[in-house]
Amino acid sequence: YHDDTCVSGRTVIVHLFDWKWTDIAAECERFLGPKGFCGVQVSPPNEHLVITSPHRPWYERYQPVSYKLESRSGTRGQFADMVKRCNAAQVRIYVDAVINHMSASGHGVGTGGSAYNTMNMSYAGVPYSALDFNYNCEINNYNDINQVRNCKLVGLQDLALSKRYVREKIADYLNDLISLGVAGFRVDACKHMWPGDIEAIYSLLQPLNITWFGPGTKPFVFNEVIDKGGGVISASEYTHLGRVTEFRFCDEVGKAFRRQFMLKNLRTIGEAWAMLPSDKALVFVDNHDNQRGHGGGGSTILTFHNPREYKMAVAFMLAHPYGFTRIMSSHVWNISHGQQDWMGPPSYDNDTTKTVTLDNEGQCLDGWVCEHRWPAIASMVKFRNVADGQPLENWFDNGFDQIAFSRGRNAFIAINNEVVGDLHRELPTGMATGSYCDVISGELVNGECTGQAVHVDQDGVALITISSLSNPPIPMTEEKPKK
Ligand code: LAG
Ligand code: CA
Repeated sequence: YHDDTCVSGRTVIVHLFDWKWTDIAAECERFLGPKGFCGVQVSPPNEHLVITSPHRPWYERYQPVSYKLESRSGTRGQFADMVKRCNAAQVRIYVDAVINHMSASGHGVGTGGSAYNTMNMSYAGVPYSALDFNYNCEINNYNDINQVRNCKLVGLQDLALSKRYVREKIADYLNDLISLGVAGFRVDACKHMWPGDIEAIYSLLQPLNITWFGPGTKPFVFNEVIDKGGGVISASEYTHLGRVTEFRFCDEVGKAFRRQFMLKNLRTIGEAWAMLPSDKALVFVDNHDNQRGHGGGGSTILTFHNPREYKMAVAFMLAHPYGFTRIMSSHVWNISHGQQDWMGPPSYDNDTTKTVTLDNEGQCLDGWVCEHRWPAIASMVKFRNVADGQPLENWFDNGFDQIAFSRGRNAFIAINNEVVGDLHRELPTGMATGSYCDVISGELVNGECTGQAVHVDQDGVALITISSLSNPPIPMTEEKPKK
C-alpha cells in the first residue's frame, strides 16, 4: 500500500474538497493532467446524512448511511465517468474512505434514498444492524486506547470491525471503487480503528483495475492518524498499512512561516524532528479539518486566509524532499460570521453544490478558493516532479528568514520571509550554465520568460533578488533552459 500508483513522473495530490464529480472530471482534463498532478483526493463518495441544523454543513459527509455511491458530489454514474476521464488524463483518483463509523443522530433517508435509524443502529442500504456495532460508549478519555478504538467518536455509531461481516461489507465497498478504477484511499479516523482490523480489511482488497494499472497493483493508501507526539496511540503503529498523515509537519511549517522560529531551521525538517520516515509520511500544510480548527487544528496552521505566508509554506513543502505531498483546495467561509466551523460548499438555492467557474486568468470564482490554481502553487507541482529523487543541496540561509536550496542539478528555490530585508545575493544554484525562467512570476512561452529570468554563470552561481515586499514572494528556477 506504499507505492503511490501515480503515472510515472507525477508526485503531488490535490484534495478537491467537496467538488462535484463532473467538475473534477473537467479539472483533470483542462488543468491537472496538463500541469503534471498525480491525482485528486475526493470527498467521501458514499451515501451520507443530510443535516439541516446547521444548514448542510460540510461534515455531513463524515456520517455514512450506506456505501451506495450517491452523495452531495454526484451520482454513481458521474463518479464512474470522472474516474475514467481522470485516468485518461493521467490523473488518479484517491477516495476518502469513512469506515470507522456510521451516523451520529437522526433517522430517515440518506442522500441515496436508503433508510436509516441511528438510535437503532439500522442502516438498510448496507445492511447493518445493532449486531454490527461496538458497545454504546462515548470516547471521553483519549488516554484509554480501548475507548478511543471501541467507543463512539463525537457520537458516531462505531462499527465492530472485528466482525467478519462488517469487514466484508467495507471491503465490498472499497472493491467496488477499485473496480471503477480508483487508485487508492485516504482512510479516515485510523486512530479509532485497531491496526489489526484495518489490516484484515485491506487483505480482502482486489488489485487495481487492469485497464489502467499493471496486474497485481495494490491501492496506494494513506492512513489518517492525528499524532503530534505524547499520545497513547502513535502514527508508527500504522506505517505497515501504507503512508500515514504527519500532522507535526503542519504545525512546524505553520510556525516557521508565521515567524515563530527562523526559517533557517527548516532545512532538516522530517525524521530529525521525530517525524515519520520520509517514505512513510503524507505531508500537507493544512487539510479540510485543521484549516477550520477541527481535527488537529490550532492557531499555528496556515491557510489561504494568509495567502503570502501560505504560498511560501506550500512552495517550501513542494521543494523539500520530505514525504509525499498533498495540496489543499478549499471553499471559503466567512470567519467573521462564525461560519468557519461548519459552512458547506458553495451552493445554489436548491442546496445543490455550485459548479466551479473560472475567471479569464484561470482563477476560481463563486466561493471556490482553488489554491491549487494559484500560479505560485501550480508551478511548484512541476518543480517537485523534476526534483523527484534528487538530494537537497546548495543550502543557503542568512542566519534568519532567507533560505535557498537546490534539488541536485534539476531545480533551485529561494525564499525570503524577512519582514524587512531584501534578498539580493549571488548564490550557488547547482544548475547548469544558462538562462532560466522563474516559474512563480511567469513561465516559458515561445522561448521567453513571461516573468523574471535568472542567469546561471559557468560556476553555477546566479544573482537572486527577492524583495521582502514582493507578493508572490518566491522567485525560483527550474530545469527549463530559456535558450
Ligand atoms: C475525521 N478524521 O479522522 C475527519 O477528517 C473529520 O472531518 C471527521 O469529523 C471525523 N474524523 C469523523 O469522520 C467531522 C467534523 C466533526 C463532525 C463529524 C461528523 O470534524 O465536527 O461532528 O465530521 O459529521 C459533528 C459535530 C459534532 C457532533 C457530531 C455528531 O461537529 O459536534 O457531535 O457531528 O452529531
Ligand atoms: Ca472505532
